[in-house]
Amino acid sequence: MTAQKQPQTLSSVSADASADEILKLLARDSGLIVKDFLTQEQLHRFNSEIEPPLQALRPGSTHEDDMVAAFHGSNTKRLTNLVTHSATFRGEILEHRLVHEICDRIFLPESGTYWMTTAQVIEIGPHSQAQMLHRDLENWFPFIGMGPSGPEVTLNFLIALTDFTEENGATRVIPGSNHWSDFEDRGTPEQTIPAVMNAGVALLFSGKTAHGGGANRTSDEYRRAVSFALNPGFLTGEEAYPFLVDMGLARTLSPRVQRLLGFRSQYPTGSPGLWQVDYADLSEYLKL
Ligand SMILES: O=C(O)CCC(=O)C(=O)O
Ligand SMILES: [Fe+2]
Repeated sequence: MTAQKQPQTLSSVSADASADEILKLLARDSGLIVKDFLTQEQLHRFNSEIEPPLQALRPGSTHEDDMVAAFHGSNTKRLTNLVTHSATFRGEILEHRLVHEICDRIFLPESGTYWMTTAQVIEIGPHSQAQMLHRDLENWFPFIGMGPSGPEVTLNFLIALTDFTEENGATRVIPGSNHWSDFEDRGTPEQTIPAVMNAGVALLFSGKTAHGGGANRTSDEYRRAVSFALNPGFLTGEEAYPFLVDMGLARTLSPRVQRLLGFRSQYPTGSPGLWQVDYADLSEYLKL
């Protein structure tokens, strides 16, 4: 168990903060709050677009593995394929200035081009237990062993779509856990602090940060977020977006968003290109 001293609060910045300031806090604490990440108008529009598909979902996991099902949450809804479900997501959130600035600064020098691993709504219903603590880099096993000195393999912009309170399941994070020498150590609930924030605010955190969805101890509140995460182009993402998004819709997206979704090739550092067709960019084959 780590004895390292850790900050007791998460720093917060405004959405017009500079990338420099955000990167400094991210490196120091492994997570921070970005206020007004979405405008209230974007928030309402996005919430209304996802409402029908979310209503059609049943809570709980269909996964056969008990551990994974518990991770997904027994009274939690997870709505994937947001690119198809929401014009606000694909046209505005995927184009968010900060997302591109931060990801360019973190991934490009270290790992090369990056793409999206998942964008999913996570709605934690009443009477839910806390999710087990984890680091999102655990999706890519070798990086656990590399510990803090490994590359950044995933950044998560977790945007509150309803107000997050400690009682209704605000995400819990362990600030500073990006620096722990042993990433097998996921910390304990006592070391976590809740990311209490209003709807429209984002929690930005590193794949090296120990965290988990909080317990929803209310009897009638639904805590809703979108988890929007990106990773270097040499790693496989959670969602197979090129197979989910209609080709006609993909053609309407900007080139950088097409790359984020896997409709263009990836150029990891040191590689002449991956995810290609006949050693040419996938976008030529797709006639984008
Ligand atoms: O819902 C949350 O607050 C966090 C979810 C999460 O960390 C995950 O599913 O990886
Ligand atoms: Fe997570």
